[in-house]
Amino acid sequence: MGRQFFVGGNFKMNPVTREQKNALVKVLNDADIDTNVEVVIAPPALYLIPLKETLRKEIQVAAQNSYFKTSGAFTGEISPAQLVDAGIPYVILGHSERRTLFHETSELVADKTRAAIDAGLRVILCVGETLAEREAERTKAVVDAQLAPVVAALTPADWDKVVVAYEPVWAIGTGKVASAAQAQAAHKDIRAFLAGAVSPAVAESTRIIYGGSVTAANCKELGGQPDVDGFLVGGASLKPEFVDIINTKR
Ligand code: G2H
Repeated sequence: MGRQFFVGGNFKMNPVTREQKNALVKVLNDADIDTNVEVVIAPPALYLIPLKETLRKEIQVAAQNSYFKTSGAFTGEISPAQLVDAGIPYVILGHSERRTLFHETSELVADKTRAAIDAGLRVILCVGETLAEREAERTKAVVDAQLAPVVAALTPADWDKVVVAYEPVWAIGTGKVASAAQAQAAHKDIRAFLAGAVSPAVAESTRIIYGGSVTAANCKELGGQPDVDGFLVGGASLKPEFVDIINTKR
């Protein structure tokens, strides 16, 4: 079976008011969207349950982070079990903002991925290189090294719970989108890594989505690449053009 196109909206720490949040929900609920696409919205944690309760059923909800423990004295954290209990199906892990601003290592991301899957969540696993790493031609080495601890933590069967998001750090929120050729090359390399490190079947079936300044203007060319299975959208997911990105394949 082919890989279902996947479009995620990563709201990050937006919007600031419930009124703005309600307006975003209304845009999505009123929109004519391609029902062949899996659509997942990741709002700030306090909006998870309100979004789940007010968004149309075809659109799922994701947390932006979760911890690797089930409960306990971990101030500020949310556990995968709590998300599952609240009916939240997905979590984003390893986003570059968490790796950079909150010092998350690839080993911690792997522990969180293991715990999320054990609890019953699906994971949008983010990887990507910095500009300096790309200029030093280390993109593949960096991304492989980010994936390796996750490969070690998961069984091959776990990978049907994972969507890999390739997000070059230099393209995130900068307006500097990777070219379609750059995205395709990186996605092909990730698929080759998974083929060798996990299995050719897992490589073939795992969705690899692109994130980094995706807009309505560039989504068709990026989404037309054979190894680009969708997007993780930040800034543009807060605008009406997000509907056009969901409908990339129309
Ligand atoms: C990359 C992306 C969403 P943006 O972080 O995860 O954000 O589309 O704003 O670059």
